Parts: sequence; structure tokens; C-alpha cells
Amino acid sequence: MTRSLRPLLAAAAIAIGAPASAVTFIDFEGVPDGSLIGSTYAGLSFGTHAYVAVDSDAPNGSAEFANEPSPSTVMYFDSGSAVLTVAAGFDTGFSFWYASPASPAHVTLFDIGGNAIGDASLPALGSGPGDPNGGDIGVWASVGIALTCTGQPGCRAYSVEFGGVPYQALYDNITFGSLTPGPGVPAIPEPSTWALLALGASGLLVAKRRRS
Ligand SMILES: [Ca+2]
Ligand SMILES: [Ca+2]
Repeated sequence: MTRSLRPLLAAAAIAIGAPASAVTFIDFEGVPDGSLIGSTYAGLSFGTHAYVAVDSDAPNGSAEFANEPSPSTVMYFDSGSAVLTVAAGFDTGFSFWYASPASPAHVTLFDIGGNAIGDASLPALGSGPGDPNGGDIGVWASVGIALTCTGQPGCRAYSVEFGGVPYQALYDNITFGSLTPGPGVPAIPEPSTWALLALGASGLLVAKRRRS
């Protein structure tokens, strides 16, 4: 993670209000660089522990990354086990794009009783350039996590845990209720180490990658 992100500290617990069954897509655009998302964005409440970073190639941005799926703002966590609570829950699945050059991460979905009902291991993606300043964070992958209870009565997820090393992964186009992250497909460098990546858990769909 870039140095500019390191000073931001906090724990984890994020609340998001989402429509019951509709797909909700969040791109973080318009949130000022370095700010706690809190309840200031899109009428949603993210609690007190998720932040946004704006690309230094964009006006008012200071973070070094590239090829984000919806320029120029992304989300990151200051905790290795940040939990988003989705008050209304969602069905079908959860999807997003992420960039993490060197550290693996994982995302787990939970039902109302705290049972895991979907997870994905996110391999480190390696580094890549772009637009034109990206530090080493320029390779993105999309992930869709299906609810393992799909088809069963009352199958809904109410929280999402983002695990991994704090500050090491960026997320964008967070999408509730779909296996495909919301509109906006980034142009990204071909991950040179793609074939070597270990895709760990059920439900991980590395769906799209493009060359810039
Ligand atoms: Ca950039
Ligand atoms: Ca974005």
C-alpha cells in the first residue's frame, strides 16, 4: 500500500443499508481522498472503519494506484478483519474488483446467524503500471462469491468480512446481490503470474481481465 494511506487507522465494523433483493453497486466516486466513508456516501452507512483513496492522477488525489475499475476512487481497510454489516441483507452473491500486489486476502459472507455462506481466497495479483502513476498497484481482478445456501428458504447474507493484511488491498465496484460486479470494467495489465495463482476457496470467480 502506498505510504499516503498508512497514517489512517481504525478497526472494523461497517454498516451498509442495501435493498432487499436488488443489486446495489458502489463505486465510491465523489468521496474525498483519504476520508472515512462513514455515512457520508450514497446515503449508506459504512460505520467508522472503511476509507477511500483517490488516484494521484486525478484532481485532488494523492494515492498511487492504477487501472481502477471506476476511476478514480477506491476503498481500503485499516483492519485485517473488517466486517461490513448489510442491514437488509442480500441474496444471490457478492462481487467486487480488488488489487493487492503482494498480500493474499479473503472475503467471507455470513448469514443472520453468523454462519459462513460463501467465501473466496484472493491471491496476491502482482504489480503493474498504469495511468501513468500507479506505484505497484495496477493489476485488478474481479471476484464473484455465490451464496452457498442459494435455493434454500431465507438464504441471505447480512455481513461481509474482508480479511487480510491492512492497507494491502484496494476494492472497487462493490456489488451486493450479483456475481458480477457493477458497471465499469477496467483496462488492466495482463497478470504475468496469473497461471501461478492459487485460487483457494469455493465461489471464487476471477472473471475478467484486460490489457490496458
Ligand atoms: Ca494512477
Ligand atoms: Ca471507483
